[in-house]
Amino acid sequence: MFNTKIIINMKVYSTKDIRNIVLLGHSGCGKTTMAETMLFEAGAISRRGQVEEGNTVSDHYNVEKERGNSVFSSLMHVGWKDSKINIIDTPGYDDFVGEVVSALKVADTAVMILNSTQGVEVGTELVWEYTERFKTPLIFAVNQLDHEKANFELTVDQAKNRFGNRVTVVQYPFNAGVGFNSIIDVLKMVMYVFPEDGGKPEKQSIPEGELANANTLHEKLVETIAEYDEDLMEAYFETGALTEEQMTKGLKLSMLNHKIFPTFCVSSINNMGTGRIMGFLHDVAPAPVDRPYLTVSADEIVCSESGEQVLFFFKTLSEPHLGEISYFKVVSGSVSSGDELTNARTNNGERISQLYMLNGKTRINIDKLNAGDLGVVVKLKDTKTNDTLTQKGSSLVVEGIEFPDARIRTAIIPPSKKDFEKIMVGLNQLQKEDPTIVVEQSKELSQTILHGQGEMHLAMVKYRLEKLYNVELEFTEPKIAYRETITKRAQTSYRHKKQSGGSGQFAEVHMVVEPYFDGMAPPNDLNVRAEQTLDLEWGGTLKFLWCIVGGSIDAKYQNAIIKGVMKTLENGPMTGSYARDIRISVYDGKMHSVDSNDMAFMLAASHCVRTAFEQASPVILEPMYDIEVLCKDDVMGDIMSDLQSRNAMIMGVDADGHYQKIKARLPLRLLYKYSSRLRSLSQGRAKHIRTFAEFSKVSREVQTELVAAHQQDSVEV
Ligand SMILES: Nc1nc2c(ncn2[C@@H]2O[C@H](COP(=O)(O)OP(=O)(O)OP(=O)(O)O)[C@@H](O)[C@H]2O)c(=O)[nH]1
Ligand SMILES: [Mg+2]
Repeated sequence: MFNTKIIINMKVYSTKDIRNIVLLGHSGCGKTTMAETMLFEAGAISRRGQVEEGNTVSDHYNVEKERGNSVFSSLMHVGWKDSKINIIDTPGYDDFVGEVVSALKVADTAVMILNSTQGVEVGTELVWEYTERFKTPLIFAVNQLDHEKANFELTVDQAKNRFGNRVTVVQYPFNAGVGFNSIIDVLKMVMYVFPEDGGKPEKQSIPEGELANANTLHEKLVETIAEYDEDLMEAYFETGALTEEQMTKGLKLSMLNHKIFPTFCVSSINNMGTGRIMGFLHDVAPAPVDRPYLTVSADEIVCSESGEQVLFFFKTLSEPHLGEISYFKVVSGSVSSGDELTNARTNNGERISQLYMLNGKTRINIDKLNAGDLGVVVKLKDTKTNDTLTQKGSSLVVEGIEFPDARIRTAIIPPSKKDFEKIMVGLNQLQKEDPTIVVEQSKELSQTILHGQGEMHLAMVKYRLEKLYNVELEFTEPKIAYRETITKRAQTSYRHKKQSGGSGQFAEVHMVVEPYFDGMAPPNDLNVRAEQTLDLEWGGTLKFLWCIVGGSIDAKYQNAIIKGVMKTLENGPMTGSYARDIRISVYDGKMHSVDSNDMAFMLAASHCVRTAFEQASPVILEPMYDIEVLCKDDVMGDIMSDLQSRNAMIMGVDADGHYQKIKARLPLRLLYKYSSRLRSLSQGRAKHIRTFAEFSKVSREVQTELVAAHQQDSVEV
């Protein structure tokens, strides 16, 4: 049995020697493989595992081993020279983007891996947007250069096209493709030649034939570095060059401002190139001290060991037999086992029992962690993602992570009452661990709706619930929140009369119903005495006009009549959906001095609207969504025809870098499982986002089907 030997390093590092990096990139670009190689290269493991074999340090959960890709972000660390590099490997599928966003909160540099056989991929773009938003210093690592289809130039061209000239070549491969073993470094002006099984390269002079090219790239690099700093620019003009120290300073500064994305070469699988990246992270890349945190009141917390004790929690995860593991960054000060801290959200005390560093699933006891470092603690009482722990009385609260809104939804098939309770307990816990999950009890749809980032994300919720809480969860298509309205004017009356024993009930109401729109003129055949505009909770308007002449209905019944109208609007006559955008003018009626009361008028009004509604050419409205599909050229045709087969209205197709962006509008009804459909149509090379656009009339046929389905449901109930 293969066993990855973790070599334990329990050294406590000072803030200045800590680097935190996050590995980012499209699924399959090689993040987990690179993490493994970094661990091996730095001597943190004695053998390298492989993703396919399910024995990497990072992909240690069964679900990851089964699937062959990362699902959770994974925290690891290595000692490199005199520094400690904390490495967070993230999943590339955007279903798990929550893991990326939380990792970005604590990383000081992002390493964006590009697959040199694929170039810039959809997943690259999506996570790059986050680094741009958070201004996370970024380096590119062009990976898989050993592959026969590796194309470094095209990959860099695509990156420049998409991310601008900030993409700055520091290295290029001498012999990409099968047999790849040499990298030319235009910062150090040297060629690294690797032994067959990778590892430490031999430094050689740049071959004659490459010198001109290497010199041009070196010049370009130096110029770019000098460009962002006046002192450096001056030095560059004076001497025509920069010292190594000046280059380091300039690179760091421009990385911090997101002005330069230094670009490196790697073959992770062959263990070539990661050592140089770690060297760069050690020598040049921004450190925790360079990236102060903001508090909720916009004050800066500078990362310093001598500062106030501040721990920020960026992730929690439950593990069977272990309980909840809470991941934190020491934002300032330091933390030791046994410290008593206070949770700023609850104001309750939390004791840090035992501190750990992680290498995947291996926990390493450590007594103390200094500002800038990442660690975990188990069995906290009530501390969750985005919480700050400080010393009692401190007012520092770190600004939380803003997680992306949910993108897709599914309904849960109601289980037995006992299981439902178990499911809710489980979902609550999972939601606490993964804030990109949203659970909604929809009164309107009478369904429990689970919102998430993608179908894979929801499938993972199901998997975890079954494994951790031993409860089955079945999904079904969520109902659609239809709306009903009318399209023409109708005039009706209704008499409610009941004689039961002593006192009876009597009310008669006459009304005109019309489709309502903003700026509608008052009716010219009626005398409006009073009016009320109600913004309906479910969207749209009810305009109510009181046009009674000659006191046929007393004004005191006005509210009861509105209530009756609302009752019908809450339960539309065709499908039981909410009705909207209706103007109702009550212009006549009758009352009885003894038998009339609020209840009678409510019932009369409710029936009256229902009858009028049916005569006013009612229609069903459905939610329409605007979607934006980002895809590569070669899959656009299939995606377009699929959209057309769904009757989508194509609103435009624009080239976006080397991608196509298709904009279309279509009913939510036809979007169920669309992200899976898109994944299979494009082999994972397309993504979509959706936003609610408007309510729009359904076709006659759909309306007939929906009404029939509702009648069927009502009979079954
Ligand atoms: N030829 C070659 N294959 C590589 C290299 N790096 C990774 N791979 C392969 O690419 C596949 C995906 O690698 P992973 O490391 O799992 O990719 P990842 O980025 O972690 O993927 P996700 O976890 O899904 O985001 C695996 O089959 C690796 O063996 C490389 O440098 N060269
Ligand atoms: Mg991975």
